[in-house]
Amino acid sequence: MTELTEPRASISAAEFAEGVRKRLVQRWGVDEAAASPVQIYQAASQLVRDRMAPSWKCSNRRMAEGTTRTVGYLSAEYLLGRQLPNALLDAGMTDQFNEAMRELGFDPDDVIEAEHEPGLGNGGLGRLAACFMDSLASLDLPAIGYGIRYRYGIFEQVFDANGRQSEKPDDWLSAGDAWGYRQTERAQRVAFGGQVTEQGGHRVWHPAWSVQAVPYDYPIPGYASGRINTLRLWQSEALDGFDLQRFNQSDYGGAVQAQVRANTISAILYPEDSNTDGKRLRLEQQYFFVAASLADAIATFYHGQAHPDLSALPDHICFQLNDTHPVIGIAELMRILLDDFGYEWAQAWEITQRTFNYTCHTLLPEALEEWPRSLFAELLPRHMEIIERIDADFVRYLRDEQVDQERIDAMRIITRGEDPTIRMAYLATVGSTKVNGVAQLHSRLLQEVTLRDFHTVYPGKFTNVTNGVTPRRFMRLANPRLSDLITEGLGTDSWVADLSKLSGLEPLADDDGFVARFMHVKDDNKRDFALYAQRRYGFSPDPSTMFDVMVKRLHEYKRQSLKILAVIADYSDIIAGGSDNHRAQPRTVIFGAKAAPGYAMAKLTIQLINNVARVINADPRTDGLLKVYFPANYNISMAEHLIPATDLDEQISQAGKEASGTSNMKFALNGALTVGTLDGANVEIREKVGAENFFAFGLNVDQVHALDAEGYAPMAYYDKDARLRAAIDMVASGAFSHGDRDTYRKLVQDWLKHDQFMVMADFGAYMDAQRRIDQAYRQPDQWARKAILNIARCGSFSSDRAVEDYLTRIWMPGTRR
Ligand code: OAK
Repeated sequence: MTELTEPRASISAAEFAEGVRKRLVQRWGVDEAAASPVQIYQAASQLVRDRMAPSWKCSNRRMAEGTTRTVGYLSAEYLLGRQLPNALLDAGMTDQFNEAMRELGFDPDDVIEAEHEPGLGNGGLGRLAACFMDSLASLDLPAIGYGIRYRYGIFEQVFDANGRQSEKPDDWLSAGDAWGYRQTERAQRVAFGGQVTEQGGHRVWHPAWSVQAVPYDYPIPGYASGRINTLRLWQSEALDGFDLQRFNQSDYGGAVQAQVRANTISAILYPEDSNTDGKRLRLEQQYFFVAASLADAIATFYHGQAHPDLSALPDHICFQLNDTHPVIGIAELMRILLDDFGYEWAQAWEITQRTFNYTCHTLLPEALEEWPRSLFAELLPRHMEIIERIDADFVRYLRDEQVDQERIDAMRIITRGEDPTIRMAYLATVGSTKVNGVAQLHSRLLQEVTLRDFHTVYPGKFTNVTNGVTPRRFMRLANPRLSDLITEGLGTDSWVADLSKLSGLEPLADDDGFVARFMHVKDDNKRDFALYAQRRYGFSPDPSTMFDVMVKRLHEYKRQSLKILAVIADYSDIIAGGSDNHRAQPRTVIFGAKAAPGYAMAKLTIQLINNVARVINADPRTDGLLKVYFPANYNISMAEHLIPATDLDEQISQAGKEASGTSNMKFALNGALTVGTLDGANVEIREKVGAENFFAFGLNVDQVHALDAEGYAPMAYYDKDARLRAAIDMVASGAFSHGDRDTYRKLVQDWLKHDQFMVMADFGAYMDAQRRIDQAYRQPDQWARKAILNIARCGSFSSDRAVEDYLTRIWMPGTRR
């Protein structure tokens, strides 16, 4: 289908098919007639992986031996998405693959879809890590990603008959791992617990138990760069897996006890998004992967050296801390330098600070991780001592700087009082060279609010790097039609590696032929999505309606409830037979969202959305006007189908709560218009695309603060606004709960009495924005023109640009590429 050129690969389709046949026989003893799509997928992946191997080896060697500082990305999450299509694109083998599959009697799409996407992340932070890995390799930068090879990734979401979410384990490895290479010889021992004693003037840690961290290496190919970086994910295993003695005494459980305990550490991704929870296991996970990664990095750059000069460590590698999950690395590097290599405190601290940088991804106070001191001391007693010393030194420094006592107490890494905690964001800030937020507004709020005192003390430490997304996966792969059109318009496909080139499309927004072709692309994508939705989920959205989409984690601050209340208000208007303008503009509203399993309010919102969809879709009065769908288990693969088909993207968080957002970038780059608050990166997107090409609404950050200060009373909005009253009354009346008035009582009470994220206050402005949107959509060529301008002006939201910013502002300041 695609006409785009790819980097040349010296393999023909016939050779590709032959390679697959060979692997089918070798691995399973089957030919293509007997093979399943999963086996074909496995064999094709193995072939692609094998062909990458020489370049991979070469990139690894260049990383270990080169003079360029390597980036060590430390992240508890990588939300990778399917690997095969991306690897084919980067290796220039897509066409050969497609032809080979047909020759073998398979639909290429079926083979691609046979891959169970590795969902080793919750949401934005994990997907950003995956985009950055792609960009680092594509920009030919030496980098290694470190994380955890969770046995079970982000849960599979299912809805029951009442529309409630339940969770099933994500058994992503059940059919085998086509991409990970087990590297037993690089395994590391990771220790926990025990005591610390004084021996000859040294502190000596005697851990109580240890596990083995075994790495699995995943190739991260660059687009057209020839570089293949490594994502090294650690799996936790017992050192002595099986206790034969206990087994022989018929203690079968006891025989595998150590194995079970060790395996638990990497068993499951915590399904928490922007939230902390104080699970001991989570702390074990964090220390597990960070300790293994630091030891691995030292082994890589000081291979076999008895007396390595670790003062040069930060010249070899700098670690980027992806939020607070890996921040224990600061204490671990100190421990290594002090205890394992005998460095003095001052020098160890200097090396450590130069080695780490910290990215904060939140503004929610509850998302700033804190560990109870008691738990921490029990699990990592030596690290506790080290953090105490860091804290004490920091307090001394603040005193020297004449900071007053109240402020010092507010800034301490370890809180005072009865149940002291360790504030990981503070440790990260003190122990890093640079601290960055992920959008301009977010970085400003970090400096002015969340980490204000730290910014006062260390103004030079803080910087911003606005997020970005990879154009390879989210444009070139997800949207081949649009990609072809862009390439045609620009006369080159070089935009895939340099997204700033999209600005060349700007004049084409006034070219009627190009605009018409763009509209065709969008229509075709909508039709494709309708077919996909029919096949996958059993619903069939009408492509002649506006596709109005809200996909993201379910969280109160993101305000899915604002969207669903607006939908209900429209529904109420339709059934009242109102002649409101919007009735002329048919819409299909599509939600996608997972709620953290323990987050009751989020789960109730999911139930409400599902039941609103049930009622509306069954009501013939809405035919041709309004339909609502909520396909379960939103993930990267669904995003790749849905985003290219979207007309309107909903980014409606309360201003000052969404750190950046990255789906907003993906939608704009795929020619959707945004309805959004002035929050996160929305602000920058609007600035770039122009206010006339973005539907902004609602309170800004200052207005939110002012309203808070004057005393927010949500009920007043209910009293004033008939549309809002109609919607809330409908929910309260049991219209979406088979007449039961109790089902959503908690939600209704919250809206009217509490409403932490000011849904009520923004409702009126949001409804008005939606009516402006209806008006605009009624002029399809004008709408398309705006969409083209969104694409043309959003080139800077490439993760390539973000990585370049990290390079010049954080990893290699002072250098220009
Ligand atoms: C997850 C756990 C703890 C703290 C933050 C997160 C997280 O996913 N944050 C999200 O990061 C994205 C990438 O920077 C941002 O685009 C989102 O706004 C932010 O919520």
